[in-house]
Amino acid sequence: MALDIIGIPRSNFVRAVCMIAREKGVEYNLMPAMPHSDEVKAIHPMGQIPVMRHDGLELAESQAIARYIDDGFDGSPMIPRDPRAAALVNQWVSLTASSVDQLLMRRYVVEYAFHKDDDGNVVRSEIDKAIKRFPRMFAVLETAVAPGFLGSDAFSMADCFLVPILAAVRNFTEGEAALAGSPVLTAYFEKITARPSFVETAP
Ligand SMILES: N[C@@H](CCC(=O)N[C@@H](CS)C(=O)NCC(=O)O)C(=O)O
Repeated sequence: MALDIIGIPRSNFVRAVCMIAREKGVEYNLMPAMPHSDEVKAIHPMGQIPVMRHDGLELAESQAIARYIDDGFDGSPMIPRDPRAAALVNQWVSLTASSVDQLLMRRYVVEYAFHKDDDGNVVRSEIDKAIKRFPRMFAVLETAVAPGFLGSDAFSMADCFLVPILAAVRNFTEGEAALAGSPVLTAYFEKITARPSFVETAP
């Protein structure tokens, strides 16, 4: 039975779950749909993407979808079996999908890409507010990837949530500079973005 992932490929959360499916070797159909479209609202109460359909199951929320794909199919586990290692990966999935996403995607990338003033210009004051918080955020990430992967010495679900965010941030000047100024994070980014699961999910 086909697994449908519904949402647009440039969404960091959609890309995260697509990467996880590819890492597991799970075939899926990516069905393009915007947030708040009828198809999405039928599954997600707030109209957010991604949503998923598989064998009669309709599911919202990227972390729930990611864990369903991880637990429900063969392939390498995306969360370590050891409970302590798993706890740290879960911690970083949660932090990435909340605090990291909020600052780097919602307050920065989305602000640049979608929020314009009445004259069609970006709202510089909002971008500047976000940038002020970059040094602390990038310092946290620089330390978090020091074991080789995000909060771990092995590739995991947490990396699939983080790297699409870094890739989007790097498209804008201050984000590119912040990443370039973080050597450990840059090396990590280059390593993960070379994986087929990242390359093949390019928007
Ligand atoms: N908690 C949700 C967040 C997903 C999310 O923020 N998706 C964005 C696109 S990347 C969206 O649908 N934005 C529209 C909105 O929040 O109204 C999840 O993890 O799936």
